[in-house]
Amino acid sequence: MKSRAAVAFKAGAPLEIVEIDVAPPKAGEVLVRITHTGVCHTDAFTLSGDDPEGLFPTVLGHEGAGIVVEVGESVTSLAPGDHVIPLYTAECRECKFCKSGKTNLCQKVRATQGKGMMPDGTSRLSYQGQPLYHYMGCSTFSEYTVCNEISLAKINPEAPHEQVCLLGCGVTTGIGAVHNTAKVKPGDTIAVFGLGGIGLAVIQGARQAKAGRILAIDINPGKFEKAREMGATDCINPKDYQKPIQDVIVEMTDGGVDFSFECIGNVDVMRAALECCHKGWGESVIIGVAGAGQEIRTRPFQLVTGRVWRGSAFGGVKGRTQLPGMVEQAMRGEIELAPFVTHTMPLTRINEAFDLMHEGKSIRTVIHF
Ligand code: NAD
Ligand code: DAO
Ligand code: ZN
Ligand code: ZN
Repeated sequence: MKSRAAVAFKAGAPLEIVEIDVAPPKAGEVLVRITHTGVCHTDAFTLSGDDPEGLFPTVLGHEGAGIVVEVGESVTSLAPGDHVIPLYTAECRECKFCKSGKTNLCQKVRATQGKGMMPDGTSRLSYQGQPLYHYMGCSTFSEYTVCNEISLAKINPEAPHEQVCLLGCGVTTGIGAVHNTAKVKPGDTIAVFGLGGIGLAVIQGARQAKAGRILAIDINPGKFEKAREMGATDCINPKDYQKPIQDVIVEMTDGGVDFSFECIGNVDVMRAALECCHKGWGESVIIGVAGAGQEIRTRPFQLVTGRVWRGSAFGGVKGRTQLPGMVEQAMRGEIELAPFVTHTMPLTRINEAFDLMHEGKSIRTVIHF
């Protein structure tokens, strides 16, 4: 079938809105009509060419919501008409990882997903006869896409897609990192580095967890108003200080924070985030994705003296099991999604969404088809 899509033909170039071909779902696969998709920093990162796994030409997008159109052979958990959120972290419930009870990083389709292919090693997406790579098992910048059954969370059909699409990545990642990875407790002091969609979701999660002080750090002071509205108690611009920001935070917090979250993808900030943690117990969670080949550094004594470095992918959330409940929480107002949606626009204007992100003017732009 034909589908309108924003195609990334090469790194560093704007997306092109074209009509692509989408092949029917094979066994274990599902054809989905995407109704809405957010634009995440990770899409921009891959488009920039800095992503070591970036493949072109491709259909980007991984923060969507849609409706099942057709299911392939052997699909049992979904049927046409079901409302779904595509998952870039699948959940097969059978692999060693899924059964471990220790991680959300299902590996069932990891290898082929990383190669931009479906599990049989081929693509369902093409343009003028040439295959297009799938992206993160989602490719939500196409009106029609094919995902694995295990890469789709079935959600309440009453859920507003224009908001819950953000649970496909940004909001779940931030809130999940607070509850599942850090396990923030009432009264804890936290520091959040980077106040985009991920950082603001960390703030919302910290407020849910009844954190005490919530320090919000960004070099764009235009981000502070929304951070305060969402629960930040202190907003800090590192450019206002002559000394390293970790020293500033340690002084402000009587020795450091209980938890910090890096939500940028900058390895120097990752170091600051670790070193602003309290001696003996402070934990820093890396959420941001750094460019190809970059490495983190600190003095090992930082770890010897009790600070901990962790990472978090998709907030540690098991998508098929936990995401439907988070959609219900959003519908009850326990997760607030509206503040994240700063812009909405049709697919034809998707390049503006990337411009707004690069200019620091948006939190999330939601694209509708
Ligand atoms: P964003 O671009 O909307 O926000 C990043 C923020 O960081 C901006 O407000 C920017 O002003 C700020 N910033 C940049 N440099 C800074 C510095 N040196 N000091 C302080 N602040 C600085 O991005 P986003 O969509 O919120 O994504 C954030 C990061 O999280 C990206 O790296 C993205 O790839 C990653 N991510 C990770 C996961 C995961 O599962 N681990 C999921 C989604 C996104
Ligand atoms: O299982 O090896 C693996 C990788 C799982 C994907 C984790 C991705 C998390 C960071 C990417 C940003 C998501 C938009
Ligand atoms: Zn994302
Ligand atoms: Zn699995």
